[in-house]
Amino acid sequence: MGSQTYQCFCIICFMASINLLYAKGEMYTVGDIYGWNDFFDFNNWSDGKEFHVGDILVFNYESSLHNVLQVDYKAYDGCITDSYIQRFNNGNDSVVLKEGRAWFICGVENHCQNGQKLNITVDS
Ligand SMILES: *[C@@H]1O[C@H](CO)[C@@H](O)[C@H](O)[C@H]1NC(C)=O
Ligand SMILES: *[C@@H]1O[C@H](CO)[C@@H](O)[C@H](O)[C@H]1NC(C)=O
Ligand SMILES: *[C@@H]1O[C@H](CO)[C@@H](O)[C@H](O)[C@H]1NC(C)=O
Ligand SMILES: [Cu+2]
Repeated sequence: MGSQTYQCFCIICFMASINLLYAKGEMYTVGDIYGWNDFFDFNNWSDGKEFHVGDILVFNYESSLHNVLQVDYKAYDGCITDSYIQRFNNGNDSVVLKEGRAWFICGVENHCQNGQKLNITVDS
């Protein structure tokens, strides 16, 4: 390796480690290309993914057809749509994850019963 190349390599390594130190959260698009829709298996989508504090969930959907309610376990389990922690309806909503459990459902019609619900565990 020429000293020029070596120097360049060192700078890249240095910058990569700085990047790791100050890494911003990962961004996850819920449902990937399918987005936040009913009749999709979000348990399968989240299965095997590891979420950490500061990661961002992006909910993409047609805002006239769906919304996003962050709810507690009881509302998640029973698809109860009239009590929620946060409500989003822009169609491109970002949620920064906090440590612990998080539950999301769609509050429109019976979408939640049709599988439009997501539960995740966020590690520190
Ligand atoms: C589950 O997700 C994987 C990709 O993570 C996909 O290949 C598979 O088809 C999905 N299965 C179901 C039942 O949705
Ligand atoms: C929560 O999501 C996991 C997959 O990430 C799934 O296996 C589990 O059944 C879900 N729990 C409930 C109560 O829906
Ligand atoms: C959705 O929001 C994300 C994050 O705020 C942004 O990067 C992206 O450009 C937005 N997409 C659209 C289609 O508005
Ligand atoms: Cu919906």
